[in-house]
Amino acid sequence: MAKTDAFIPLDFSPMEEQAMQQQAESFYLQMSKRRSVRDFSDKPIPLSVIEHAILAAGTAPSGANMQPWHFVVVQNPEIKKSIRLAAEVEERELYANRASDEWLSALAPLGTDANKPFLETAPALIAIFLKKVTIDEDGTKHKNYYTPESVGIATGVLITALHQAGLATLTHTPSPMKFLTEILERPSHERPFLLLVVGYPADGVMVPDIERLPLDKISTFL
Ligand code: IYR
Repeated sequence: MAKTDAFIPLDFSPMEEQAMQQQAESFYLQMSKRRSVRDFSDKPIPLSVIEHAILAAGTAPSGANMQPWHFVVVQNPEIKKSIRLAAEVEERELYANRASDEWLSALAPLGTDANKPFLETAPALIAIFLKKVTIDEDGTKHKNYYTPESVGIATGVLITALHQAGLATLTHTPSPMKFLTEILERPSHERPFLLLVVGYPADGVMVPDIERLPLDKISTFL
């Protein structure tokens, strides 16, 4: 972890107000087209897009700049298959026993069930891990701070970067996700945070007809 007492000038260019407004509006319009997709094409995706999206995610703010995240990109079909099988075990249990009736009826409009073929069809899965501690190369252990906030923000940046680069994603959280630690051979101080499915949407894919809340429902200006 780079530790420095030095300060450098901020690389910041002020924008004209009109340009700011245009940027804000066009970014919103672009983001409003982001939808969670559950039916993916198997068309390969350029690895450099994923690499740059992860670099963008790595710019997220984090507690004490500890950057408490690790991203595992899975393209190998056998590993994807193992993840699918393990995830479906948990999902079958969720849909049959763990989820309350209230939860199941909240999920009904999404049309989901325990089958997760997209975990094999999509060209890439990005497993995101949260590090409560960081262990340096020499074995020194550092505590990390605000880890769920930090990794959540980084995940948001990752989803945004992939979306603006023309890829579809699905935030998938089979629970529990311990199987990811085992299949991906991650150290025990890393906790699986989220599984992001990445690829092109399948041709003609349909998504649930749901809406976003308007500004006055999600914000208060004082
Ligand atoms: N993990 C399950 C269930 C599920 C839960 C929520 I909350 C969602 O927004 C969507 C699905 C599944 O993936 O089917």
